[in-house]
Amino acid sequence: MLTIFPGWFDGPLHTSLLGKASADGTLDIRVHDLRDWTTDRHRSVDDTPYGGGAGMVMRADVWIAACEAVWNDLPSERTAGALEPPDGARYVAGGDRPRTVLLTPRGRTLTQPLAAELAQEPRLTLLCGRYEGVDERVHDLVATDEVSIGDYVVFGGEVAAAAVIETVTRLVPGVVGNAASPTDESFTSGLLEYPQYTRPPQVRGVGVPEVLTSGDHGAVARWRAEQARELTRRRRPDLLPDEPLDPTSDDPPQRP
Ligand code: 6GU
Repeated sequence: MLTIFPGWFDGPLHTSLLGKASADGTLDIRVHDLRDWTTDRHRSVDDTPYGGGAGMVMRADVWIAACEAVWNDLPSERTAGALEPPDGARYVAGGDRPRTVLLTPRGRTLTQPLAAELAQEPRLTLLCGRYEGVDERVHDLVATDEVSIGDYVVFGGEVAAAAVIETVTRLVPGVVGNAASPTDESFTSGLLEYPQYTRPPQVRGVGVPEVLTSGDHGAVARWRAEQARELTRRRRPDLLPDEPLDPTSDDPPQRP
């Protein structure tokens, strides 16, 4: 991963299941500071846009030098400011390179199927964009994929990279303790999760559906399936591709 805010990831990568996966070697995440590949006194990663206009644009030369070093496991001391690929580089910008995801609002929206596809890769390089944009040559020569986390804008790619890391990591075998739990959940089954309850039996006067304490496992399974279906139908009908649209309804079709 490459970012201008490496400290941003200190907490998330060392917490909970991500922290455990890193500690036991299931996961090997390396956070690199993009500024390590700058050469000027101010360690600039951005400049004013050609053609004018507001805001700054992240420089392609810095991104390229950084990515070639990271792809080839070379240190920044040897590669900072290099205008040509490092000697003997196996991976080069514009040529053969490992799967490299640029986080950008204009990317393909992160979904469970995309995460499953990325989880098949032996290695991913995540690039956190910032400011108003990134020089188009980074899109062309460096990124193999562009990913967004939804139709809204956050300051930078860091929060999006964290979302990609969590979504992909929990699909890596051995990361989620209970092997049954990920398949059970929302978006893998294609439905939203059914309601869950635990002790105590009464909370501020609100009890627990009787079926869950009945001991009838078949009835519990049927209730959960029905709840998941109903919740999905009401809140996310777009997730039910096979259900015919209601021809008697005056409402506009819900499917996007
Ligand atoms: Cl990847 N970056 C930014 N800045 N905003 C976003 C995003 C990415 N995905 C959704 N919104």
